[in-house]
Amino acid sequence: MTLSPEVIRQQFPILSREVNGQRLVYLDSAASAQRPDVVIDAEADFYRQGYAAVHRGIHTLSAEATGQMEAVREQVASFIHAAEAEEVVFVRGTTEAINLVANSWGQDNIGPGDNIVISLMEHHANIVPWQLLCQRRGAELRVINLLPDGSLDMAHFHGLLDQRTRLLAVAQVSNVQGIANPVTEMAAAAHRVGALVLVDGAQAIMHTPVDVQALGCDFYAFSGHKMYAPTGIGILWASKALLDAMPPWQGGGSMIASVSLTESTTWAAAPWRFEAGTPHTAGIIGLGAAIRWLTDLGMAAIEQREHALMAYAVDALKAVPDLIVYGPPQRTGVIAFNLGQHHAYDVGSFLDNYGIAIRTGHHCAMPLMAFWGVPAMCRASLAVYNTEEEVDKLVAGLQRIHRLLA
Ligand code: 7TS
Repeated sequence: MTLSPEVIRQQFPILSREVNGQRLVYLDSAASAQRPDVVIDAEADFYRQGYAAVHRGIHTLSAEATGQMEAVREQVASFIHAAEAEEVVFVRGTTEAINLVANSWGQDNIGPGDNIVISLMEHHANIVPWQLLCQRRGAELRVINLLPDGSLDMAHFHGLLDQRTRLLAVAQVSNVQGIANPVTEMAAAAHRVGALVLVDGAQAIMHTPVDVQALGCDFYAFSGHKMYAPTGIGILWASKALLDAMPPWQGGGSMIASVSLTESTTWAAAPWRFEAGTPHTAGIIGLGAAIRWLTDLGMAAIEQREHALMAYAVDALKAVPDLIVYGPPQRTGVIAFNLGQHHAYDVGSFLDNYGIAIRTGHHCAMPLMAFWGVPAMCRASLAVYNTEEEVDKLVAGLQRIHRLLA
């Protein structure tokens, strides 16, 4: 099926608003995507008609809300091809998912002399939790270098793995370069030395069909707000056996089997053991609506449409003089660039005057900025609601800025 961005756009009320007197051109979905009516309505309807605390109380509303929340767990499992719903942990987002693994699994499994392997292109969310863990446990953080084009140096990666490697943590798609890393091949290599594998799927989940079993990873993390779902909700996936073996990381209500002040407190089964406190139920319901919406469009169709739009953008941007584009040519979702020597903030604020929203700054990837020798970059991201006409506006905007700043 060929998707029509015009039809899709009508489902996103925010896309018809104006910014600085111009029709909004929203090219910042990699930071956070906009939401279709069905997601906004699902969340609002839940508050209007279905809201109650979950997992406690036997009254009808509480039981219904609990049922709806657990149904979304099933939906998430089938969306990412998990073996069962109990492998799906509700968290706040990718950041929390990774911190959960670092603080729960990491606390039990990382010791002095062990090492964790990450890459130089990771988002800070997939760097800092491992730095903290390694400092705490006397372990070593090893970083995969990049080749001059920005792709992973696979020879270096293979050389970093040894018998003391306990974990490989790597992005499926880079949030700056848009490069899709060979995670399946990397997972197989990490498993051969007995390490586990965490895949940061934050920039992949909205662009491509995901099958966690085919990827061959042990943990998979992503955020709802980048896949047209509400903020404040995300997922950690891990196999049931792995989750069952992991200790709790946050204590509180809903994560215990029994609490005693005189004997030991005992834990609920996974995944509930990792969901202390009142969850973001409305966000979970909204996530369910977003998954339904994505599934109706078809992830393969989305991938195909976005691939065509990205090819168009890469080509169209060649018409901008002095544009420096970072990373290898095959891109998923994002394209990072600078306009000559002009600071990304200047370029971003000029574009904002034209109603064009892009991301500027270090993109929470300071080591990658250092690799490219720049303090900041501009980044345009493309989602399923973006059009060739919007890309043309970006190109025209950049050409105008180039003339103005010359
Ligand atoms: N990992 C990657 C690859 C990301 O792109 C992001 C967010 C995160 C982790 C953290 O996700 P969160 O939902 O927990 O915040 N990336 C971006 C970005 O590229 N611009 O703004 C946020």
